[in-house]
Amino acid sequence: MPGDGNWFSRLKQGLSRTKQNLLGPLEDLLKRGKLDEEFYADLEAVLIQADVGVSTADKLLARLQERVRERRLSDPTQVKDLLAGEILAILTDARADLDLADRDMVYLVVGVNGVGKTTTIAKLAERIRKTGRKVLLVAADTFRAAATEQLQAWGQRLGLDVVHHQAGADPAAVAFDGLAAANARKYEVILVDTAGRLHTKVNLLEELRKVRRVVEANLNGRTLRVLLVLDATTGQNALHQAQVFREAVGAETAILTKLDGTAKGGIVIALADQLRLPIALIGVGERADDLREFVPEEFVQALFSE
Ligand SMILES: Nc1nc2c(ncn2[C@@H]2O[C@H](COP(=O)(O)OP(=O)(O)OP(=O)(O)O)[C@@H](O)[C@H]2O)c(=O)[nH]1
Ligand SMILES: [Mg+2]
Repeated sequence: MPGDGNWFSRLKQGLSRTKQNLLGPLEDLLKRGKLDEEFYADLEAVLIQADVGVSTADKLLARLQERVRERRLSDPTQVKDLLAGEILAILTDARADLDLADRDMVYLVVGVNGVGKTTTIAKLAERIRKTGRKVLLVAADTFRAAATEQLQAWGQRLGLDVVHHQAGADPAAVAFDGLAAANARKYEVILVDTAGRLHTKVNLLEELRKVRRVVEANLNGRTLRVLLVLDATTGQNALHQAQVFREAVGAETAILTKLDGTAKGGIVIALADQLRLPIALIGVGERADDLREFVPEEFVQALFSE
């Protein structure tokens, strides 16, 4: 459950590199003792260094300076809480409502190569099954040679059925069979894996659009949700990916993986602010329970606490 002590310490641990990169330099700045122009310029550099992005960093600074003026603050140590508060305000607006216990759902999982789609599906499937839902996996990544086997192996490990075809088959046909199986056998949640593709390859995006069309045409009353998996270690590039996938296949909910592998976790703030792309889940490690609901309060607390 989000909020439990064990998860909080894993979250903190997962964010440790970002903390070092953001909080370390911030503390040094605060020790200088003066809220002058140089302070704000250096603070901007610290934020950009953590991949908060220039426009979001500027927005944060403007709000911060406004608060400092309003409250007539002169002590830099008070700035830390103000900054945490402003970051929280941005993140709170970007929290996605994803209830894993929802019935009659089809999750189409998309994203570029290697971001963590297939392992995220496995983690999600396990969590969804624990809510009591009957889950079906659909191996619509027919592009990478071992992709189907990878999902089948997960299916076996988790005791879940997997609809699949041969490598090289039409992914839309696999999706069609997946939906048909779900309609015939009363699966409650369907997770569709797709091939990683460069967001710059138009034909691959077109193929993904076709998968979406086929899924949509066979929903049979279910709700489709396109989940975009983004790798936090790709930094600002994640913003571009999000734009492309949103436009191409209507991805409207993000899952951000590998926050444990980056010192640039500020990308969460950039995504939230610049794209208004709701973030449903974050991943801070390879274990199943390292993927959790994104809870802004928790995230900010983990980032700013000692
Ligand atoms: N450290 C860390 N590793 C992760 C996380 N999420 C996924 N991974 C790892 O990322 C690697 C790639 O994961 P996959 O699930 O195969 O990625 P994919 O997007 O399906 O890749 P393609 O199918 O090739 O496009 C695996 O080794 C995962 O264990 C995370 O939150 N933290
Ligand atoms: Mg995969």
